[in-house]
Amino acid sequence: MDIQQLRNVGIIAHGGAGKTTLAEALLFNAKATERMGRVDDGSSNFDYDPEEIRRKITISTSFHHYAWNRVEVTVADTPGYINFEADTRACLRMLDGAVLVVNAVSGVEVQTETMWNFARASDVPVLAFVSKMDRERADFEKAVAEIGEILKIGAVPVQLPIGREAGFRGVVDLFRMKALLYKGETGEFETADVPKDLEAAAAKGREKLIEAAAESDDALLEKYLEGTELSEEEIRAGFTAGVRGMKFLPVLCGSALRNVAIHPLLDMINVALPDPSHRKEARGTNPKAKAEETRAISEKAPFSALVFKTLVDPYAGKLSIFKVLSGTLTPDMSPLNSSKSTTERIGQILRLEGKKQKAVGSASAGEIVAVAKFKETVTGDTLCDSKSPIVYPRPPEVEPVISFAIRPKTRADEDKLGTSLARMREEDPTLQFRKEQQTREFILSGMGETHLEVAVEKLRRQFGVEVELRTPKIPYKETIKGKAEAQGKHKKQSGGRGQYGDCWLRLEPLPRGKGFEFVDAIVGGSIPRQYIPAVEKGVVERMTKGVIAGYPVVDVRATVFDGSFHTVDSSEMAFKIAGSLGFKKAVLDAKPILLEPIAVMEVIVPEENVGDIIGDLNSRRGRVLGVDARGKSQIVKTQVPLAEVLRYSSDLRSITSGRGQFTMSISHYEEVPAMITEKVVAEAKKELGEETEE
Ligand SMILES: Nc1nc2c(ncn2[C@@H]2O[C@H](COP(=O)(O)OP(=O)(O)OP(=O)(O)O)[C@@H](O)[C@H]2O)c(=O)[nH]1
Ligand SMILES: [Mg+2]
Repeated sequence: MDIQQLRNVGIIAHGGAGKTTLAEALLFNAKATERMGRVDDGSSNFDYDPEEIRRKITISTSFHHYAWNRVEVTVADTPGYINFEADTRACLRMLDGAVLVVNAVSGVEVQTETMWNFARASDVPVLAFVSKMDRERADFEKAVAEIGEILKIGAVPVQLPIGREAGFRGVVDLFRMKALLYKGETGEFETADVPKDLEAAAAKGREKLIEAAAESDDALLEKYLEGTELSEEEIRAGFTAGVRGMKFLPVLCGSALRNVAIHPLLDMINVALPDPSHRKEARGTNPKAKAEETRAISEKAPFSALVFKTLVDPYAGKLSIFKVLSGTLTPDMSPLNSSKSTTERIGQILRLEGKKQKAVGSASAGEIVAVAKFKETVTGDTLCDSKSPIVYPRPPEVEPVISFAIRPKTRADEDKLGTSLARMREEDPTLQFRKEQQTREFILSGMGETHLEVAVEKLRRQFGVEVELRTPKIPYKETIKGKAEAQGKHKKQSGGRGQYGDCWLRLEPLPRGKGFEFVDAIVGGSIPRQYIPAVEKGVVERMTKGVIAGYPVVDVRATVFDGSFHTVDSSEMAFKIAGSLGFKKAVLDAKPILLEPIAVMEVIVPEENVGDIIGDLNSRRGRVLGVDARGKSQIVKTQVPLAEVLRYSSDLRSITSGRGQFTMSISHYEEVPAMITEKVVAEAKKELGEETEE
């Protein structure tokens, strides 16, 4: 396949803007499907996962193939919701162009901007498509204005809409200066003259288009400024160069659901978005020479590919999705996995068609394909010709945003939990799982509440593991505010050999986050050298259960400065007990306090909700650090105790009617106010009581 005839196009947007519906419309109009799949009745070729069907949202990127005017296009329908944006980002890095869908009613939204920034960061040229033009209050001009203002790039319409809202029936093509009028939802259209009432606007629009095209090339610009008329060919060439150079954002419009004005987008993808060779080369390292190496994005170079996504089906097995960056892969090859120094077998090369796959004879540079049942290859690995090894950089790791506790329903569920989650992590690296030592809970972390709910649902459906999602226990800690000294003395005389250990300890607070320090200040041998480590051990063990509510004690310096011993009865064990006793006594006198984790959050909300959000954060003991504008939204930066925001997702949803989003991470520990300490202590006592009953 000629690389210039390939396109890899991502459909990106804010959640619910109409990406999947548009992707379906592209397939249908290119005759890759016989009926147009629909999100609303669960018949989409892209949203095929049971959770996607149930929730009517895209959770994971899916791929499909179509051919249009002899160009072979792989279209990637990506998720828009922030919970799943890491997947969009990971896939976008491997694509060569994108269609940024803008909802004609709500205009540029928070994730519109995020996705645009992802595309720019990955050097992916973009076309904007203002969709849902058939909806009430659809406003093309407003959407164009917002693209310019918020995305900070010249927005250049290449079409004008004909008819409004339910009467939307086509577009004026500003290249050809013709009207395309659609007949119902068949996708068929007739070409007509520009309607009288749009003539002036069309002339103005065309002028702007020509200007943008001219500006992409110095020679053209000179000609244009001199007043020489540019030929149609020059305009188109300048326009394409401008799109590929991301000098401006061309704007099309249509209705995906009503199948109006989809053909012009199919054409524009072919003409304006680049083929995979626009990236020229892929950079990696030679694993032997450890030196940087490149591969031309060409079938002439040795084979290399990067696995950027994995799908795991508990029955059908694993499907590794990769992009061939150079050379050609055939089924009989056994490529090297250069990230792991192992060899993999191919079997079949699969082209992705929604949830189905179709075997193909080979895959060459620029193609996105999949192979089933690789033994060791995971997302991020490089596959290559063993004679020309290269390793491409792995995508950056994503930090999880929230954590919940999961409680297995039965012993059998608990046994299967670890392995099932490990398999799920192959597909979704944003999912993290660990056992919290302090609270002894299983903690599942991810990108948001919906993400974790989806994961739990998948655990049940695909792996037969039932768990309950609960707000996690807060990992409180304890420390001291004052200094104190105390004696720990352990003495026992009962028949035979006795036990004798005696030490004096001084405790002092350390700065937050410093942990623990042990100082040996014994002079004159009041405690023999060999027993000092035992004293420290006793202290360290006692520190795991604080005196206030049994949480670990941190940020303390313990100094042993005196003591005594017995030549016969002293032992390591006796000094360990003495250390433990001394520590407990000293802590009680050193003004012990409770510490709680503080989260830093960025809450992104529409302007009109800022007041409510700040009020709400204040009532949660939050400190607002600042408010910044971002597009039409505001970012409220805040620090708030984790205990107050364990279920913030649902609270934010109700305050903002689902339009808010946030990120969160733990930044540090702070003292818990006295009143709240009482509550925490009471809870801890109750729980300790429960545990002893068990
Ligand atoms: N009227 C109208 N509705 C549309 C159009 N496109 C999409 N919709 C509806 O908008 C809703 C969301 O559409 P999707 O295609 O799932 O949006 P999406 O961007 O893929 O959503 P996520 O993948 O979840 O981010 C569905 O109910 C669609 O039927 C359109 O052109 N016109
Ligand atoms: Mg979708």
